[in-house]
Amino acid sequence: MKKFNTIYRHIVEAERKYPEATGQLSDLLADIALACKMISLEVNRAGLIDILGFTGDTNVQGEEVKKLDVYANELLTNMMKQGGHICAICSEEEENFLPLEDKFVDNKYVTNKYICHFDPLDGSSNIDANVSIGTIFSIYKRVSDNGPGELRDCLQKGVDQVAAGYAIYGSSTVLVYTTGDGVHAFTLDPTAGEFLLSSENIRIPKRSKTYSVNEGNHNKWSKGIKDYVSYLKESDPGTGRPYSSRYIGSLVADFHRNLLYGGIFMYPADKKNPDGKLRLMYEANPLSMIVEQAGGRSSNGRIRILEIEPKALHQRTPLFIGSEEDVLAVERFLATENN
Ligand code: P6P
Repeated sequence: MKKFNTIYRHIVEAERKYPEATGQLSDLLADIALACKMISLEVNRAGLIDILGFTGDTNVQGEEVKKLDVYANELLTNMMKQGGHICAICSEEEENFLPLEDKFVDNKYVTNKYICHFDPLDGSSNIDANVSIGTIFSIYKRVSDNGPGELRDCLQKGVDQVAAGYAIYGSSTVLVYTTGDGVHAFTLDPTAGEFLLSSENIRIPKRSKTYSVNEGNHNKWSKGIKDYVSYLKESDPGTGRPYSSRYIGSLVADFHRNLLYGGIFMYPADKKNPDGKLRLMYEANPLSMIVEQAGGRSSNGRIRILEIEPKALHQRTPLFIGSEEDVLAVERFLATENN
């Protein structure tokens, strides 16, 4: 029988290991978990919009029906604003970051200690096909002293994250997070309305037999990527080749499967996307913290994702993430591609 635990209790138990903790991070993670629970409810109802007589912009009660990614963005933003602890919010849906004022609590000036990046609903174009989608979040401590957050608070290297996680809205809703002390997964029990611990200290297999990439981009890839993918398709039982190809086209779904079973996910740079397609701050960095905490590896093909010095909130990066030995292998192909 698994240890029965809720995400809230797990977060507090983790906080108790750090006597100096103020509880702000625990509150923040609990707020994010609540937001993901609410987003899950809406995602699961989305298919009923037409059936329940929603007109597409207002429902039978005349309430405005929002596109799910707009709903998720507004919910997470309001949750951060009201929950406190955040001095700047950075969303995939917003061009600029939203600075938040510090506050007075019981006449005491309280500095909001953290900043948060999030992709409120990644893969939302897949909703109508009932494909799993997700929310991704990344949390840092502010570097400025106090007052509204500044750009320098938002542009920190991934290695400085204090927490990262994602929720995947699929056959069930699962929330996966790390605060640097292992990777833990919680499955939403819709009847209890609680995220219950389902996997603790997840470890990704060192080598896999699965690769995830959009092969439709083949002709735009560099020689190294073409050679690596061809290598994976060769028959060599000693190295588990040929690998199986698994590509959902929803980052959180592809990542989550690879985290549990092993695998390498690749979104390389190509002629159309010279910096790759995926975003550093709210896709690559949080998933890279998680995969490294689970014993995996993540790079842009040359350097560790978590070491990339950010220059802009929405900057893109090539991404190779998953089982350590598989990511090392593609790095070797890229290192020799110009030889
Ligand atoms: P492509 C979804 O639109 C997304 O941002 C990620 O979730 C996914 O991994 C990627 O794009 C898929 O991109 O070009 O293969 O359709």
